[in-house]
Amino acid sequence: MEIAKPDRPNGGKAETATAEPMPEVESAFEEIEVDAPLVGIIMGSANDKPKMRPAGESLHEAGIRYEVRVISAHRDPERVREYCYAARMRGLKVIIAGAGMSAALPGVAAAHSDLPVIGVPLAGKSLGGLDALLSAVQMPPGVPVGCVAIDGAKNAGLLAARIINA
Ligand code: RP5
Repeated sequence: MEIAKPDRPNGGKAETATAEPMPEVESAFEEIEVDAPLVGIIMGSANDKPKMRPAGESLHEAGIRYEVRVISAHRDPERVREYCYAARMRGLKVIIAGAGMSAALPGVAAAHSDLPVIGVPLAGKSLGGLDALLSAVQMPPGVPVGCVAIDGAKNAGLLAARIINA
């Protein structure tokens, strides 16, 4: 069986290739992760997990694959940069970033990726989450973060699902 090549660099003359897979094509396909996550849920502390869990539950109910990482904008700035920089290349479509206190994570994620970033401000021991809310919301022009309510991880998951299904 022969397969017509879609591009015809030789002046429009159709070329054909045998269906025998070329070794380099085979190895390239091996690298494709068919079950790759579409949403990255990141948070500043392992202590944020209980409050961020509803984001994963919303995505699970919507049938959307996601991954979870604990990476702090302040404690692991280089890991945050690397994760966000590679996010699109790895197949992610949306980043959900939850953090408490000064909550730089959503903004830093948006600084290092052009994917949509949904910020989840988390209530800490003081100020009731107002600190995190203002940190996540008050982004400078050109670096957008869509921010849900304080402890609004469920809506973050639902919003990510809507973005992916839009
Ligand atoms: C933030 O500081 C984290 O997102 C967390 O909500 C808060 C406190 O972190 P832990 O001291 O509980 O690790 O960066």
